[in-house]
Amino acid sequence: MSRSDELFEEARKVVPGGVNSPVRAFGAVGGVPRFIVQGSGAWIEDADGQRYVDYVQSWGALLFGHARREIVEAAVEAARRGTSFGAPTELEVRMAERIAAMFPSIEEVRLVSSGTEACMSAVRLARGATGRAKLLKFDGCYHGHVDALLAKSGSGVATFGLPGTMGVTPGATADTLVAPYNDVEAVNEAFSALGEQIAAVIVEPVAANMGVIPPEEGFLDGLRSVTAEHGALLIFDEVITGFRVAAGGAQELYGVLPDLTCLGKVMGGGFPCAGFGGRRALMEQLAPSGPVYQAGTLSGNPVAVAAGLAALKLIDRQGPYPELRRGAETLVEGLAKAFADAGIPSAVNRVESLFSLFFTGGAVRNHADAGASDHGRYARFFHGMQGEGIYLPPSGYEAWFLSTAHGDEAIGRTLEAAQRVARAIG
Ligand code: KE4
Repeated sequence: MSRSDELFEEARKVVPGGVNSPVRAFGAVGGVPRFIVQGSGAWIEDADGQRYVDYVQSWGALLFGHARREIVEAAVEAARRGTSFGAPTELEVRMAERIAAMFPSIEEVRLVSSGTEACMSAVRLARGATGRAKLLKFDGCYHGHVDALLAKSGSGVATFGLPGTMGVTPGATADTLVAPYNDVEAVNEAFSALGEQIAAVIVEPVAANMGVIPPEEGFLDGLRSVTAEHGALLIFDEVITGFRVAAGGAQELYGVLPDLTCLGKVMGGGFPCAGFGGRRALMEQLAPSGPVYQAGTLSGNPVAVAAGLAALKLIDRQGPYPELRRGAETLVEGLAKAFADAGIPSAVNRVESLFSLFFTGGAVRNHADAGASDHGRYARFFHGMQGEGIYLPPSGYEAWFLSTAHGDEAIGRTLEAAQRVARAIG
């Protein structure tokens, strides 16, 4: 037995499924998860001393790779001054100022500890500010494990959401409408029927939880105009895209400004720091200024904020996006060649450095298309690459995350491995 096997056995005795977040259990690809002991730059090392080029990067939280010196030092220095006060600190002000400077639609930010909290709170604020109950989301988009947002689509086009998991009650999703991604017509129909009851539309401006699915021409603009027309709010869930597809996220890339933005991952530098923001008139309706309650013991935690600020300063200093994009272009080109050479139908959807791989012959433009791709082949590819020392997201529904630490050597190794594995799974 490997050390990871042993640890997984021990873990399953005291942790549900042996993991603290389901996707880590390798359910989508099979096999035993690797227990990781350390990371540096593009690399991670497991409990058996095996090293991997890592394309999970804490699910996109690490734009500058594992254990980036400036981020670690900022966290250590902050921790030495105290780990949490439950009182306001100057660094929280500096973090909010920096985010407001990076995101054109944001004047004020409320910090929280996870993307789930950011999305849950943004929805509550939208409902409180509009006095409306209904919420529209998109099939295949994930906004954290919020009851109202764990809704799966029923039959038909924009339908009332059904509970997406046990434990979520029909009442919790009764006000949630679910439409197909990239389908503006379905959204327009929903607003024609229920317009004045809809508080908000929440969307991943680049979907990245059903694999990466870019917004089609007119999709984001269409959401912007139909929500404005009906007095509903547009919420961009930029927990993944924020600070990753551009410094100012997808709203900078596509030039569509939402009313509220949810952020996370990169802004914590690998620590639990997330947030949501928007124009002052809206945000001031949050307690203690306004009637919409929202709170958190560790919100704006000084260690997490110090690490996050160090990450945002690196963005300003390093301007990482051209090199991230070039790395992704090289990878995507090489992967396409590897599968073409092996006679395997594949498609890669990419926005800047964010991309995912589908084993399918057709285009992937929504959840149904993503589901129709060959996930069994993805699992074989995943394990073949793991055997070559390349650690991919353990699900075909997840994005590959590059960091600035993924240089020519790491990418070169990845593509050489992909050539060999593609032939083996062909
Ligand atoms: P957290 O509560 O996991 O910090 O964030 C929830 C969330 C919100 N919005 C988007 C667009 C997200 O992708 C996420 C979480 N992303 C997943 C990976 N696709 C986190 C990995 C996990 O669940 O373990």
